[in-house]
Amino acid sequence: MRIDVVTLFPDMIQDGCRYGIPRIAQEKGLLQLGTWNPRDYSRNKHRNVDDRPYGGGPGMVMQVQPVAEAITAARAEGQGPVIYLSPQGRRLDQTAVRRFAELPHAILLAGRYEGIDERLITRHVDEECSIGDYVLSGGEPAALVWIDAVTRLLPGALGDEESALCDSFMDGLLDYPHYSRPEVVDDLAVPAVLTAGNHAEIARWRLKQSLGRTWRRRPDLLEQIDLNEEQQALLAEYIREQQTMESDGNP
Ligand code: 4HQ
Repeated sequence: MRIDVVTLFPDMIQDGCRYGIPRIAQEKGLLQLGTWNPRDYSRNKHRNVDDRPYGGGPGMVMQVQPVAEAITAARAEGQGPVIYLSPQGRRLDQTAVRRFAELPHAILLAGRYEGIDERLITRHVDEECSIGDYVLSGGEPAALVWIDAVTRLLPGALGDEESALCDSFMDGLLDYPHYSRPEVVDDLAVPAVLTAGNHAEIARWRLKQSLGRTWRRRPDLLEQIDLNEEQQALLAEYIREQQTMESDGNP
């Protein structure tokens, strides 16, 4: 996959992709990363790329011409959609991440200031994408989130140690609890089922924990999936056990 990012801070993108999976994916040739700085396309002697908003108000707006020319330059690198990172976009979730990971090319547009001139969106943007309902000071951290989530799904990017098949969200559920050595920390022991070596029981326990945690913490996620018979039974078991613990006065 090739990803081109239009940004006033190309080093933020390049540096952010020098770690973890995005780095490995680049080293393996699975990810090609390019950056395009609208400032390089400014025709102003001060290399300005922003101007005051029509109608007044605080802050500045990124101008059409330098951003449009940076996008045009990036377009020559592939056939992918132009995706503007903004809180007005459709929320990025794992379903969208899987869809993006199938693209051979994407152009990410990271805005600064109050954002970009709306006519850039009308004429040059194919899709708006939000990483969550909060306000960043620029689109670059959002672009890094997008790149990280998408890159780790590229075939061959993850070792089998960190396989995407076992992910939280793989089946729309939250992750189960993880433990490593030592077996006891202060007064906290690893759940016995994990040290007993019965792999069917371990899989059953983990699925039950995933279901239970999703039910407790993110009931909205449970509404989006259809539980099979086994999953329904495990969740019922979790809920029953937890009610027992409540009446015991245990946490
Ligand atoms: N911004 N998800 C404002 C975001 C954001 C988000 C990016 C701040 C665009 C102009 N981007 N700039 N949330 O908060 O993607």
